Amino acid sequence: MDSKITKGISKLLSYILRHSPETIKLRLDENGWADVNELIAKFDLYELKLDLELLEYVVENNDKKRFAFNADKTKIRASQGHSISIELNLDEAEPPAYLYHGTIEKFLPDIKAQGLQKMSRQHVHLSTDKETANKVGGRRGKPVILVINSEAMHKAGFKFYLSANNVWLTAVVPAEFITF
Ligand code: HQG
Repeated sequence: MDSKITKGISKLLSYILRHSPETIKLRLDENGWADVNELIAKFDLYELKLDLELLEYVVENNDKKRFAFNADKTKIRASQGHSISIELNLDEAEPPAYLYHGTIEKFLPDIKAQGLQKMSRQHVHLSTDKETANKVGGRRGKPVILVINSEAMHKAGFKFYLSANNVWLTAVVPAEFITF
């Protein structure tokens, strides 16, 4: 399978399923699920012929497992990263003692003042390991890794959720729980 093609499909899927289903007139339900057949039919718009086999390949081989099917593979959604308002319906989970967030230097003054905010997405995204946080920060420039005292946050009553692809999600990280 040509990795350029599968990467292209993955990028478009991220855009459609997280940010802009209306681009291809796709409907998502309140939990972010799209009908697989409808997605395949409407994906034609990009002149990239998508079929179930190719979609399954992209979902299975995606580097961050960004997408998930429901049990009978009639529906698909992005596992995290949405800017559109949907309810992932994840169960609350107890986070590990520490989590990591990759960002860049120029955001630090605002993060020190306001904590980590979800910005345009539905949650603040946190990683279990520094390597992943390093890559996330590295998308924007020289990465800076923040250490989150997630155990203390959880004890203080903040809620955490673990996405299907192992990204920790929370509403906000106040600066007092961040080691800069
Ligand atoms: C920063 C990717 C100023 C924050 C990744 C980040 C992730 C603040 C940016 C997922 C701030 C938001 C999400 C504040 C936070 N003032 N800046 N108070 N609070 N920021 O893209 O975490 O590859 O929405 O540090 O792997 O970078 O697309 O969040 O730099 O899991 O699957 O504002 O996206 O996944 O940026 O990335 P984003 P993120 P995918």
